[in-house]
Amino acid sequence: MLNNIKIALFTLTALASTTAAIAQNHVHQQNDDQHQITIIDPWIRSAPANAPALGLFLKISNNTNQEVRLVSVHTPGYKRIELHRTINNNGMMKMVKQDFMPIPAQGKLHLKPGSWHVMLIGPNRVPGKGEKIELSLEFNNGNTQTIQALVRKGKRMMKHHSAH
Ligand SMILES: [Cu+2]
Repeated sequence: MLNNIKIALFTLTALASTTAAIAQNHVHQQNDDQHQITIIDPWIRSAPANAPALGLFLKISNNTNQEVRLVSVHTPGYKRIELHRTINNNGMMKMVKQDFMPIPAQGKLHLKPGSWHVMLIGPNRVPGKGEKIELSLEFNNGNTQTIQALVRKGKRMMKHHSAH
């Protein structure tokens, strides 16, 4: 008798957790597209009105089990937009154009001054501090993310690197 109750309880518990798991899985799948890639704190470094280029920085979090690549960035009002990485070449900091930015599986890529960044080149008009610029980011898995980047002051990494 006691054994029967135990078995019944066990079955009930197992059933309950299975149902919960299915429900969770369902919710997860619904939101999958949004949760695969997350953009955190996008910002554009404020610059003088005659600046030839602006730097866009953000964090990208990849919650999938595969490397995802940022392949392009779009926003109107610029001659062109490039993916850059600043590297130290024998003590000289140098920006190198990249074909894509890799975000490792279950990992993050931090775009920041002196490192990976998006270069907004040839602005029609340099946006002022406090403005929000809408941009879209295109990834190689077909995912596109629209972001609002805040124009704000950024710390200077080095004295002779004022444009970025
Ligand atoms: Cu650059």
